[in-house]
Amino acid sequence: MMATIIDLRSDTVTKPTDEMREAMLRAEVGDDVYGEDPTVTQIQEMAAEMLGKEAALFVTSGTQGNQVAIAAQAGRGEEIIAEAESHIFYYEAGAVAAIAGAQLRQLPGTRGSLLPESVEAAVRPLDIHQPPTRLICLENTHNRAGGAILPLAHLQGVAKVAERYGISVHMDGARLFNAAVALGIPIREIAQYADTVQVCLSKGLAAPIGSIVAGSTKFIEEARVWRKRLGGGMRQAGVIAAPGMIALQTMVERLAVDHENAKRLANGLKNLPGLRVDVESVETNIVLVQVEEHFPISAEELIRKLAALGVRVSQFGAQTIRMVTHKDVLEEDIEDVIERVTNCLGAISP
Ligand code: TLP
Repeated sequence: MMATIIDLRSDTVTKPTDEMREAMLRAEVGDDVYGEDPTVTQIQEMAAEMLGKEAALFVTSGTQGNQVAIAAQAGRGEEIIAEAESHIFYYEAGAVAAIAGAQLRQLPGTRGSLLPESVEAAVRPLDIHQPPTRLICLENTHNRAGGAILPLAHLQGVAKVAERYGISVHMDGARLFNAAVALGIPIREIAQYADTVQVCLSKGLAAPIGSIVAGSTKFIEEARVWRKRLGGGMRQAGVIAAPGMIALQTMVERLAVDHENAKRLANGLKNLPGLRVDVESVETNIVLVQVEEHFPISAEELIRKLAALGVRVSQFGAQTIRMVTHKDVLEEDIEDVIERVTNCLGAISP
């Protein structure tokens, strides 16, 4: 019998709950380009309140959310400071160059976090030769740093630097709810350190689609124009905002289960021959697994072998595998994954 497939490639693979599907069916709708969709209006108000911002905008994806926020705050020939491994730099298909036309200045972080002093050192002086620094982008939790939570002290320090130089801070909070749940604090306590924030509804929160961008009323007006330019002005969008609302109301606290499962997974893999896992660094729902240099097969081949055993994971570098826990992976699935990986390695190791 074919083993069940356990999909750890990303938390984006989560399926909507029955309650979400029901909400889609019943959603009250209107034309949101006219600002007349009551469900969209409701999710925007709810999200703004949760994030402690004046206003919010419902957008199609995390990428669209980041890009409208960036384009609303930085333009052609201007500079944006971003962590070197950030999603905005790595995985958004060059959108900052293509859309805003700004240039990205990459700063190496510590577990994805930028130190206030390195941000300050990168702010450009007033000089005709240099691009003006307009925006600082932070990513929380940090994807390529393995779901690392940015320390609040760093966020506070960067916010102070930004204020001193009159620069905005944008937070790519695709997984900001994971950070809030792991820290045990309301999300607004983290979001307070950014002028603008993007949170995804379709990752661990399991909505089928959508992100929220939040900030000042003035910023949201500008972001709405950019969303329209990018083809994101949606009509009866209440049908997709409704499951997003269920996500915000019912799916946040359960992220703690994903975090426990990630720890369980890391602990189960850490002593296997050929793999290295730093259990301490697993703070949320992402586990990075290093395949040792001397291992007889490459990470890519190992991923293929695991897929044949029904364990789907993603490649995150030449020797790195990423595994992401989420609501559609249960505790017993984690035990199952550990067993399948153990068997797989047993068949390979000399
Ligand atoms: N990340 C995806 C892939 O694009 C890598 C994933 O599987 O993790 N910011 C961060 C930090 C993200 O991790 C992602 C998605 C996004 C933005 C973009 O969100 P979407 O996919 O909704 O455009």
